[in-house]
Amino acid sequence: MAELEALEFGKSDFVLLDEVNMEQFMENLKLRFEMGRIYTFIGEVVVSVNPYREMDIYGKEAISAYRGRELYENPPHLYAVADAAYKAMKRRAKDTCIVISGESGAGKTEASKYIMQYIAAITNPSQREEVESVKNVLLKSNCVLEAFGNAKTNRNDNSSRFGKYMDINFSFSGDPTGGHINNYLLEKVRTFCFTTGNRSVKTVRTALKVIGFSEDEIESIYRVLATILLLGNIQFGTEEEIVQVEGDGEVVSHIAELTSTQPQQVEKALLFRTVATGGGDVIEKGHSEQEACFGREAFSKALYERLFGWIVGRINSVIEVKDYNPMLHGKNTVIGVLDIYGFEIFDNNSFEQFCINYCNEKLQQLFIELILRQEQEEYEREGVAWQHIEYFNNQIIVDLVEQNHKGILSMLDEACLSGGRVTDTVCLDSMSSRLAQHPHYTDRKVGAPADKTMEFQKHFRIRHYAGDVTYSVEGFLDKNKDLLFQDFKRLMFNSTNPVLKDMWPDGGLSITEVTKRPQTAASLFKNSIVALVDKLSCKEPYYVRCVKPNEMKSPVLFDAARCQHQVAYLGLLENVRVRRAGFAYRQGYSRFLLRYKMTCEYTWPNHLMATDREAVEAIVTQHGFQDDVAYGHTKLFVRSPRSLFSLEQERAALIPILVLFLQKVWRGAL
Ligand code: AOV
Ligand code: MG
Repeated sequence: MAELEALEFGKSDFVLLDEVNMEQFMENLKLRFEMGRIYTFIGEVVVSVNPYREMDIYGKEAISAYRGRELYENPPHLYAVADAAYKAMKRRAKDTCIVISGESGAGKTEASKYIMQYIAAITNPSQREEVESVKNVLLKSNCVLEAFGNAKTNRNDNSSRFGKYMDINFSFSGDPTGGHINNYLLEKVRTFCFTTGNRSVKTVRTALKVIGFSEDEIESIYRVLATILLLGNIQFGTEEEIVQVEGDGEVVSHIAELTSTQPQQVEKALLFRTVATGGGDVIEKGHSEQEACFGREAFSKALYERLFGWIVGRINSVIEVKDYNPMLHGKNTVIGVLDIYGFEIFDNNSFEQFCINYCNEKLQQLFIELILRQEQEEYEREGVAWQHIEYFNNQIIVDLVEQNHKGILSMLDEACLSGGRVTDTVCLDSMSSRLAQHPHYTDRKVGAPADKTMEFQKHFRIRHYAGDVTYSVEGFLDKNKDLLFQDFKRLMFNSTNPVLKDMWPDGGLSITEVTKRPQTAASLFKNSIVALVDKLSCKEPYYVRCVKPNEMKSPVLFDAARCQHQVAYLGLLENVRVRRAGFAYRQGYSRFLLRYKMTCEYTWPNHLMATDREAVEAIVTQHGFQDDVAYGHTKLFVRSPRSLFSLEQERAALIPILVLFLQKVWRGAL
């Protein structure tokens, strides 16, 4: 039993603290970290502290210890949550999801990989070939996406620059039948870290092959990567007022060769843009040197983004569930795993951090909705005695960012769509005057250094649920517009390489067809996050809350102040309080009876009491855990999982006897 783990390792569930306060919570967290116990429960939630060293707690043996067991039978582990999510999905045909949250470097991506490995290990016991190949692709996709989507930041050497939500589909028998990956906001500014770290090009190549990429496709991927690198070598110069590509045209020819296009067309796309005049004519307009540089940058970022999107799409087409007939195969259920970039505070925070932190606000809101609020509301609805628990509801910050017309995203969009005159600073001015009264928004001038340096004039600050972040507004509008001249799109669309052409379907549009009001990066991101939250909220959630022990990537340092800050903003203390005041298990009276009536002489085979509730009371009393329950209007609430565990054991022991008994009755032997 988890609770019986030796006391010197601390409490394996924060619910067991003598008193729920920050001091005791931190003491326990620190003790466990120092004892190498990196996981601790809060009920079904797993709190994980990044060990920054290899732990001997994963792999085959550990997996078999957790497989099919109840959550509280083993020490806390990611495997326990993965198993709980899997069991709920299989036993109750529920869609479930595992949401992994925490700040950058806290261990989310590693956790998601262990969870995937666990699910892969416990499924398909009969080793059916088609299931094995689905599992293989799901696991290998991680390696590929990391190779293309991760980068070194000052907070994490292997930081995910994109968010990933992966649905794994299961057949009625509980084996993976396929999946789907959604990716969110790939940060395009960094260059990819393709050849760095522990992943060699060879490993990625092998992974691509296993997934099912053809040689031509793999070749095309490398061509795009090489093009991005070469674009960095393109320089512009002006001679007699005409902007030109510098050098002897070798780089341009090389790019044309890599992208299967014509050198003249490449050069033209770099130097000119096609514009529609008011009168409906189409003209070619030469770039200024600055515009040409901007165009080149936007092009290489877009190449990278399209490539990544195309790879994800290609993986999806391989793992997509095909030929699934619910009439034949039963209900198809899903486990979703969300690993998304954590809350970020850098020295210089820009548009990307703003989007990432907004996403984290949304996920915190979902956590509040699902764990804190719903729980409280259910007790109230069921008339079960309940002490209200205060927690910070971050809806106000979510609104500050996303509210239509009044939120920051809307204001950015307004500025982007109002023509070229609005600069970042003008936009900031307008935002600051409109949000002057907002308790979570600080105008850049408040608290400015005495000399009010120009630099400082370009910032605004948001009081996030996780802490204050000062954003530099510079480049916000450009990043939001995400402008790429149509000429580049057309260039790629006209490539004779079908893979490249496939990445640029919108390149076939003529300039007059291109939408007048293109969607901005922020609104696209917002829509995708809203859709993600919708997806998650209809599933039964399981949570992994990751904590980063220090900023030095040290396996021995527990920076108490940093940890406490994370515990506070993750709302872990509130989580413990709700859990302690609450009940681990609940079930409608009739369903409870159906499952356990054979364990009580008054209810088997049928009870004669006035209501199901009374019959349930008889079962509970017979088993002696009447002090561990509360009776709601329609449901029974059980405080500790152990009570239920004893019922489950008895039921399991009785079933074979009942089956034997029924067989005898059937054969007339009794
Ligand atoms: P993140 O996903 O939360 O950050 P990672 O999962 O990439 O963080 O973890 C960062 C590093 O911590 C890894 O590269 C490992 O070196 C180490 N680490 C994390 N978990 C473990 C573990 N269970 N065992 C051993 N080492 C671990 V970001 O992607 O930056 O938000 O955007
Ligand atoms: Mg990550």
